[in-house]
Amino acid sequence: MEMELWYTEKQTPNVGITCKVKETLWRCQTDYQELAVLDTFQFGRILLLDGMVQATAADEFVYHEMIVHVPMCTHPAPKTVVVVGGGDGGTVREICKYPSVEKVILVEIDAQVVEAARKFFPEIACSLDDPRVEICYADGIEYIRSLDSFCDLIIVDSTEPVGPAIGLFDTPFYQSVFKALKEDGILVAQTESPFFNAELIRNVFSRVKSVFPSSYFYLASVPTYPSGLWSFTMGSKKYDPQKPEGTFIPQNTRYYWPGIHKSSLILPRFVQELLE
Ligand code: AG3
Repeated sequence: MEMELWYTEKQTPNVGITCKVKETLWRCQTDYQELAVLDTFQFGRILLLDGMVQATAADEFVYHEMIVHVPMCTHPAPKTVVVVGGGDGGTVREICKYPSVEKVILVEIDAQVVEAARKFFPEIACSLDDPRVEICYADGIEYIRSLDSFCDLIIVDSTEPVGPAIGLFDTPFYQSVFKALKEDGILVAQTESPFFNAELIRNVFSRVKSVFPSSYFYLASVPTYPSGLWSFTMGSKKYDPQKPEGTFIPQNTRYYWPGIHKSSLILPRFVQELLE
């Protein structure tokens, strides 16, 4: 009998997601985290950081389209965008679909994530060489602190709030994001699962709310992330995602479209209660 290899991410101390593995393609310890790339039967290639699924070939489009197009289409014509984290390039790929975009700065702390993405996920990393994109290997917290009225949109495409990412979920960071944004700028951050990370969501939402004049929250279904229901928190100085002002609507998407934009902001009761 052929030996079977299975990988489990323990999403909580009591729940895991388990995938049957074809092959381990890459595994190394970087300066910041353990990085692995597995080829799985169900989801194709998956990128793991410290054992946590960051992206899979099968469902990365949901997360990357939703973290990008909801804020991008809210703004009338975003020109300058900063991505914190996001070394796989999926977020950058979606941003590059907009003709209004002149400059994208990817601030990734770990160069080896970008290297692994280029090598094993060319379909995710494909826009990292777009002439508008600049990759900056730096700590996102320090980088954002150095900016003043600089950009239209800041997207926090981070890992879980562990290690160097902890500060990305805290008030001082949101204050420097506010300062780094233009007077009509928008912040979007990935904020985990309302089923498994209620406390974190409550905290982050109230922190963003305390810094920005308006805050919003939306959801998308990502099967390989904990609980399958993922959330995004938006802080906005001027524009309201419920009345998107974007003139360009990307057509080559698989999850996002204007109907999903609207519906993603309509929340189940238990999530509404979480944010109150
Ligand atoms: N960033 C969010 C991944 C969090 C997943 N958590 C987990 N598997 N426990 C993804 C980065 C993709 N660009």
